[in-house]
Amino acid sequence: MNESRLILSRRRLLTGLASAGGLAAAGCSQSQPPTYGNVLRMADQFTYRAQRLLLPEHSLVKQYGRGDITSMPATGSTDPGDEKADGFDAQLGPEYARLHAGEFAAWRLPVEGSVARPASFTLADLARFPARTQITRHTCEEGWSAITEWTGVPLRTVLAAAGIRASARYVNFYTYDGQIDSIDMFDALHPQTLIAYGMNGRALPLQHGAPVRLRVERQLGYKSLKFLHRVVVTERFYDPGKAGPIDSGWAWYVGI
Ligand SMILES: Nc1nc2c(c(=O)[nH]1)N[C@H]1C(S)=C(S)[C@@H](COP(=O)(O)O)O[C@H]1N2
Ligand SMILES: [Mo]
Repeated sequence: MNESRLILSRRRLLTGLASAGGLAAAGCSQSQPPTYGNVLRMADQFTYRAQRLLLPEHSLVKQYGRGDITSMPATGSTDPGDEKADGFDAQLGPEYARLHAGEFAAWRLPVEGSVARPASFTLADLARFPARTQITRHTCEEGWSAITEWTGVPLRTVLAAAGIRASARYVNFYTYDGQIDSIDMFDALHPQTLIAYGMNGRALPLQHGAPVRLRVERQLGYKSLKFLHRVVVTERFYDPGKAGPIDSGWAWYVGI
């Protein structure tokens, strides 16, 4: 890369990050989760408030050493392309099976919605961004935890490349097993929130979400969606009904 292109792309990145900084600041003053008003979701309100007010900076979760890595069971969906499996999606399932058979060479991750430059990333595109590796504890709502090394690109780097608009508030994730969930901009811009393509030094295994999954280290395990299919930035909170956590009785916000 020659020097002028480097300066140009750095400047573009800085512009992106400056507006991201503004969004993070807006996130700090926000003390109600979008599920506010639902009596059954009063606990979300408490943890969300506490975390947004008491942890106004992006405080990092603990990172461990290589010697702390444990085994990690694969839970929930372990192959969206398996028509006999729970959560098989009639449209996305066969598409996933085809992409898997082709070793994900034809897989693309669209990043669209409230962004200046909608984009669609190949695995190689994602790998070209500066990578981050972190060893963290995954805590499942079912009561187990595991310590694992994750490698990927920080979500905020991808969002900066797509140029999130100043009015953007949520990032929604769609998966190949038909799940849809969202996080707010505060968690989306957290430095440990990753689009992960590596696990314990290898490509992300099928059952753990190949080719890429989300890591939302500041929330419980079910927010770390596997098998990512699409990322949509929105200005308003979107409740996907049956495809999302709220409809099944799970909290939208599960900060840890
Ligand atoms: N697409 C998708 N993502 C998912 C799930 C799932 O079933 N489908 N399960 C969630 C739950 S409850 C947990 S605890 C973690 C488990 O990740 P693992 O299978 O890699 O251990 O993934 C989360 N992400
Ligand atoms: Mo979980």
